Amino acid sequence: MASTVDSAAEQLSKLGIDGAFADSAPNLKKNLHLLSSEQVELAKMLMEMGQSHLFEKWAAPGVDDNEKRAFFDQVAKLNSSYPGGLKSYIKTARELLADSKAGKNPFDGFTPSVPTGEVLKFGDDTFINYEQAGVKEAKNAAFVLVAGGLGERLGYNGIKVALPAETTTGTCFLQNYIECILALQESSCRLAEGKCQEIPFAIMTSDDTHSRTQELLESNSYFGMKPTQVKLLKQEKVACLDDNDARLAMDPKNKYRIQTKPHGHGDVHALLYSSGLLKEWHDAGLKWVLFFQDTNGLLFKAIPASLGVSATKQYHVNSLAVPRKAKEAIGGITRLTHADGRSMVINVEYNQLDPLLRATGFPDGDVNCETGYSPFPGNINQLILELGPYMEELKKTGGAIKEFVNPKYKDASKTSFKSSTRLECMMQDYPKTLPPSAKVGFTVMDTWLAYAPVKNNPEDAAKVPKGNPYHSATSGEMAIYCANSLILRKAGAQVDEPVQEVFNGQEVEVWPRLTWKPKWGLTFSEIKNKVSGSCSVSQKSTMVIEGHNVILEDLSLNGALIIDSVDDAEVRVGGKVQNKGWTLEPVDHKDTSVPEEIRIRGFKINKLEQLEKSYSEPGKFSLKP
Ligand code: UGB
Repeated sequence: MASTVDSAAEQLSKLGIDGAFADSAPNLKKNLHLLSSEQVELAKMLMEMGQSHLFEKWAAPGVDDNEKRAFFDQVAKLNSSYPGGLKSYIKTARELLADSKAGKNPFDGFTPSVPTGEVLKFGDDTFINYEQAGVKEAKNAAFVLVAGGLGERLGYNGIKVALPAETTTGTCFLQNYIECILALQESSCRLAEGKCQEIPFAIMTSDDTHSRTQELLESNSYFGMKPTQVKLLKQEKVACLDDNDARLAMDPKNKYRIQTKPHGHGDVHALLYSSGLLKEWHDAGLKWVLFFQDTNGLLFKAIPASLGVSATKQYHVNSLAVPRKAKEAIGGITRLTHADGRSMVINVEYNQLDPLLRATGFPDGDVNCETGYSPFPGNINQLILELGPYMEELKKTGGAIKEFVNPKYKDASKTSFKSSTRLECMMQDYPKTLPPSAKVGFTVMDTWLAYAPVKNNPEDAAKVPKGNPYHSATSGEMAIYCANSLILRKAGAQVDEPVQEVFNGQEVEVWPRLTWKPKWGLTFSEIKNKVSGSCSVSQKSTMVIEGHNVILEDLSLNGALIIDSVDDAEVRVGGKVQNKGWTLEPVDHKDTSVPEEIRIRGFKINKLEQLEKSYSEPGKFSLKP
C-alpha cells in the first residue's frame, strides 16, 4: 500500500502537482496523476467545498481509470453549465438548506394583495385593437418553448410536444406551435408591407427530450419552418444533495457518478444568455421574447392580444393569466409588499399561496371570492419580456434565477432526507430580481380562450374535485373544440350547444369538432372576415379547414366537412352539407390495443362519412353541394 502512495507521490511531483489538498482523501490522492491539470483543479475545488466523500470508494490506480476520468468529465459539465460553477451551487444550496431547516418563509415580511392588470374580453373593440397591435409587433418577436420536462404527471411515454393536441386532424402540439408562429409571421409581414423577417423559435430541451424533439422536427421537415429558424438549447441537470451540508449525492448505480435531477424551467434564462441567442436577437433589432409551455393547445389564441398589451403598455414583463379556482394547481399572480416598502408583482406557486395568505391575515387562506374564483389571477406561465431590459438584467445575473429547495425530511429534526434533493428554479421567478422601477404587468383572458394544458394522466384527472379543471388529454382536446365553437359563434355563426359525455371517468362538454389551420385565422378579425351570411353548425358536426382563403358563406353544416386549398385559391363554401359525419367512440385508457396517444383521451374518432374537397390550383372556387 505504502509503495503505491509513494509512487503516486513521485508521479505527482514529476507532474508538478502539489497533492497536499487531497491528504484527507487518500483514494483521490492515489489517482491524481491520472488527471489532467483542469481535472486536478476541479478536484481541488471539490475538496475545498467539503466533498471528499465522493472519492471514498475509488479503486486504486489501474482499476476503473476511464470511469474516474468520466467522473471528472461529468464534474466539468456540472461546473460549466451552472452560472458561477459548482462552487456557487454548493454555497447557495447550503444557504437555502439552512433556511429550509430553520423553517424560514421565503415571503417573510411580505404581505400579499390582489394586483391590478389588463383584463381582456374576447372579441370586444379593445381586444380587437390589442390583437392588431400584437400582430404588427410580432415581426419583432422571438418565441421560446420550454420543453425539457418529462411530464411525469401525464405518464405519456413519448415527448409531450409530439402528442396530438386534437385527434380530428392529429396535429401535434409542436406542429401547432410552429404553424401559429408562421401564420403570425405572415400576417405581421403583410402589415409591415413587405419588411419581413423570420420569427426565431428556440426550444429548451433536456436529456429526457432532446433527441426525440430533434427527430420529430427532422422527420417532419420542421413542420414548414426553415431549419435555421429553429434553435434547440439543451438544459443540463444539476447535482443532487444528500444532506444539509450540501454533500453531493452519489449515483446509487455508479460510484463514479454524481446523481443528477432536473433544475426546472428557470434554466431557460441562463441558456438564452450563455448561448448568445439573446444578443443575436437584440442585434437583429428584435424587441420581444415570448415564453410558453409544452402542452397548451389554446395558447396562440391569446398571443396576439397579449403581445399588443405589452407593446401598448410598454411592459418589461407581461404574464398571461386566467381566472383561477382556489387551490387549482397553477400559481397565483400576487402583489407582494414588504414591510420595508419594496413591492413586486410575482407568481406565488400554488403550494405557497395558501400558507402565505393564512400567515398574513387571511384566515381562510386560498378561497374563492364572490365571483366564484380566487381573487388572484392564475399564472399560465406564458411570459412576454421586453428584450432590451431583459438582456441588461441578465448581464448582471448571468441568467441566474432565484432558486429554491424542497427537501423531504425523514423526521421533525430535519437532519436527514428521505431521498436526495436539489436546487430548482422557475422561469416565472425572473421578475424577483428586478428593480421596483421595472414595469411588470399581466394580462387576464378567459380560460376557454387561453388555457387548457395536458398535464394529468386519466386516473388522476378523474379524481379532480368537481368544478376544477382536469388538465388531461381529454379536456385539452375538448377545450380546443369549445374555443373554436365559441369563436365561430362570436363571428356570427349559429353553433349548437354541446352535449355532456364521460370519457376516462371525466365528464366533459362535447362541442362540434371544429378545427382550422392557424393561417386561416389567428385573430378574431381574420376569422370574422371569413364568416358571412347565415352559417350554422350542428353539435354532431366536424369541420377541418386546411386552406388560407376559405370563406364560409351561408353554410349549414350537419356532418363532416374537410376542405384543403392552396394559398392562392379562394374557396367560398356554402349550402347544406349533410352526412353521417364523424362520431366519438369511447375507449378505455387501460386498453393497450389502442395507441397510447388515443387511449389517454378516452375516445377515438369513427370516420363514417364526410364531404372532402381539395383545391390544388390557384383561382376562385365555390363549393355548394
Ligand atoms: N420544463 C422544462 O423545460 N424543464 C424542466 O426542468 C421542468 C419543466 P410543468 P408545473 O401553467 O400550468 C408550471 O411540470 O409544475 C417545462 C408553473 O410553475 O408542466 O405544472 C415543461 O416541459 C405554474 O406556476 O409545470 O407548473 C413544461 O413545458 C403554473 O403556471 C413547463 O416547463 C403551471 O405550470 C412546465 O412544466 C401551468
